[in-house]
Amino acid sequence: NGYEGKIVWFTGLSASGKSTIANAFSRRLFDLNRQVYVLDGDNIRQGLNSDLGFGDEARKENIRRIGEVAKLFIDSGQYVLTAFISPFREDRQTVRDLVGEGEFIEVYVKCSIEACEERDPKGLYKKARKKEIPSFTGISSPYEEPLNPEIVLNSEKYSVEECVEQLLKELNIR
Ligand code: GGZ
Repeated sequence: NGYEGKIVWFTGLSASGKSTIANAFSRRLFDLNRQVYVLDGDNIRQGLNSDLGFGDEARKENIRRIGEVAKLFIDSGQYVLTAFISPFREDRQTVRDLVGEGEFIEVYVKCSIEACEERDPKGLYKKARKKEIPSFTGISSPYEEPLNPEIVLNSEKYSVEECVEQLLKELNIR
């Protein structure tokens, strides 16, 4: 089905599970014969956005460019899954306005800062606490929780597979 282009926009703290869930979800969509692509730090921050850091303005520009790229995928009839912290409400709203209300599905990957810090898979929270990383989201830079996300995934309570099942169900994908 080439007419199902939608953006599934994952937002949440570092180590909340955004990329892991997005990648597992993309495998399921692929198996269901959907065209799907995942945008995350690995393919965007290392390439197109390698000139951007983590100050407020850089994050804003990061999200703006990702929104524009995502829109191209939607135009081509694909699902595009994006996994970025995207800490500012205003910037997420800008992407929603850009791609259109019906095509933008905001998914809040909800996980407490305590649990994220406990996981700390890359040791970044530890470094942020020691002030070796400045303006780290949740520690020394804000995260604005979505007020009206289409979907909330509680990644502290549910497994990756359970979160994927919830997405398929809530998005009516079969
Ligand atoms: C937050 C940072 C920072 C700072 C490096 N603050 O858990 P990760 O490592 O793999 O994912 C985080 C990623 C965040 O990039 P995003 O493009 O998603 O951020 S934003 O939407 O706010 O632009 C983290 C790593 O980069 N990282 N420094 N200071 N995360």
